[in-house]
Amino acid sequence: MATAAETTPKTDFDAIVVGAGFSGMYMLYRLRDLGFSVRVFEAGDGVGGTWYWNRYPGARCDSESYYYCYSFSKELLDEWEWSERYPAQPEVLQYLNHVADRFHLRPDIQLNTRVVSAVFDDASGRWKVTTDDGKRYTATYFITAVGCLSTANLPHYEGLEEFQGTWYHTGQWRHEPVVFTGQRVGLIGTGASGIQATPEIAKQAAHLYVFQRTPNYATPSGNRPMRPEEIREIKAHYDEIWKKARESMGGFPFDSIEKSALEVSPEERRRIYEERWQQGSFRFLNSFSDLLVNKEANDTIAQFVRDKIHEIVKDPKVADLLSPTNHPYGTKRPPLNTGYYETFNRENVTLVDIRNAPIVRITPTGIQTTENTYELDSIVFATGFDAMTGTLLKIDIRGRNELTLKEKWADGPRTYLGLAIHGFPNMFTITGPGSPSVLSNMPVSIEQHVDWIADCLAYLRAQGIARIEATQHAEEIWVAHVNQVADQTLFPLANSWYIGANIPGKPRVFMPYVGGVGNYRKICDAVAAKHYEGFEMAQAIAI
Ligand code: FAD
Ligand code: N01
Repeated sequence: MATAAETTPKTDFDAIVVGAGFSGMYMLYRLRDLGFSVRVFEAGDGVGGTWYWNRYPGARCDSESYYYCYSFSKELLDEWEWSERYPAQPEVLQYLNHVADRFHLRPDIQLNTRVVSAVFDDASGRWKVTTDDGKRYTATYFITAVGCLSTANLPHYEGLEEFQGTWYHTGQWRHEPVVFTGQRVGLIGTGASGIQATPEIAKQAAHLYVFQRTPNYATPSGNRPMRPEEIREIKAHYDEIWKKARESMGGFPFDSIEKSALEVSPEERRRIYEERWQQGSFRFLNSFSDLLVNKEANDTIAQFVRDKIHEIVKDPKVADLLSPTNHPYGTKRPPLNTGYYETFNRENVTLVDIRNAPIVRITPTGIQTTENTYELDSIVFATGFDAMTGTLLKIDIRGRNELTLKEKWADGPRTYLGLAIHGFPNMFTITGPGSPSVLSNMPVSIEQHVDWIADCLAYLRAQGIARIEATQHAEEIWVAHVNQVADQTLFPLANSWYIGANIPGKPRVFMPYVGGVGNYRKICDAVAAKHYEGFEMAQAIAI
């Protein structure tokens, strides 16, 4: 007969991790390897995070496959083969499921379980965590791996509940196949999701109306199948590839460019832009060193993209409308595309300008703007996410003295290194605000954060330290540094989700760290080398 200990499910852990995407799965792998007991809670009924939720037509990564993956296991790198330069969502999800199986992660991941609150108990020095099924757990460490882009932004439109057709959000796509054949479809939003979905939905729909508030700079991905010789070459050079990515500005294994866009002739500049446009990938943004810090330099690449839009799109009025002029290139996350602009040459596609004629309401049969009414069978919201802070703030997180994260971040997020928060002991935020995260090729940033946290926990254990907390002073200095670096760039010139501009009422604070992935890594390593400078630590009390 089973004993009580065997039948009572375990509720107390060294670490509780929230989220089972790239971040949470690697955190589990590292901590378990170090001998910590870990429970991962995941709201979805599968692992994969972003790649579990975003199943809209056209969803694929725009980091190239050979570096949009984990680097921690040589065996995994050797055995996995990507089929395309930018794999589609099902393939990335398949990869993450393979990782879960390959490293036996599933027994410690509890699916279909949303963490609703996490409260630090000062007396015991433990986090008390409650899940949406009412169960309670405790842990010494509370680690969020909730993703920067995991809470869908559904704008409030009067009348949506009366819409008689079907509506979808790209970030919460249905699991059953969605077919738009023969339908009149309205798609709202022209960020990366809308730009990927538009060409695919246009192929199916009787008519597609794209409702655009702000045009975006979409550049070619250059997607194609991976070639066997290229795979061999990449596998033979992985050490160099990862070294380059880790030391780079953006976590991409690209050669660093020292030249200003303004120090070459207009002809040479155009030649370079053209060459990189043809190559595809974010190498286009990497054409010159000063594109994100010098407006005059940026104007040259922005104009190049606008010229390309006019070359591709046949109707000059539509081309004008698709051409961004209100923000510098790259200051909103620049999407890569496959056939986006070409789609507007199709007879079954109409671009609707909702900047000048905004949506007034959703009617039972479509969308009404200040100028027109569009009869629709389906509406697709490609309206993005409450990025970086939205998912964290949905959890009732309380630190010392019942301080809530909501109160702490009422004027915008404040962290030390994007990893820790003053007032919240023994809590770590993977890719939190104040770290490079969304401004980088994320797997590189995720692995760096996870490794730093795992090393920190191993250090604390070895030193008999029970509690670690970022000091207010360190946090203030870091926040000031994050802002100061951002102010030296063109990023603050755009109304982007990087500053929370997409969510009405959200504090306008530039959230990611733009100082570069390589520099940031050095800063984090130096903090650790100086015995976690900027953190206060308390010894465990011997009983
Ligand atoms: P996520 O993958 O978002 O996982 C977080 C998980 O936490 C989710 O599964 C969520 O359900 C769970 N969760 C959240 N709150 C709770 C809670 N309270 N309780 C329980 N579970 C919870 N980045 C790139 O670098 N390159 C790309 O090409 C790229 N392509 C992208 C394409 C799309 C469509 C999107 C939306 C994002 C893309 N990104 C890309 C960013 C992408 O989010 C990251 O690359 C990466 O997948 C993030 O992994 P993560 O584990 O940190 O977060
Ligand atoms: O979201 P977005 P996304 N009324 O916020 C519009 C990653 N990603 O899901 O610009 C009308 O970028 C909004 O208009 P405006 C990537 O990091 C990567 O597309 O605010 N329109 C905008 O056009 C990306 O940056 C891939 O004026 C409204 C759009 O909706 C991030 O996820 C693919 C509106 C939202 O664009 C988010 O991308 C997909 C309103 N009330 C996502 N509210 C890859 O390719 C918003 N909009 C790898």
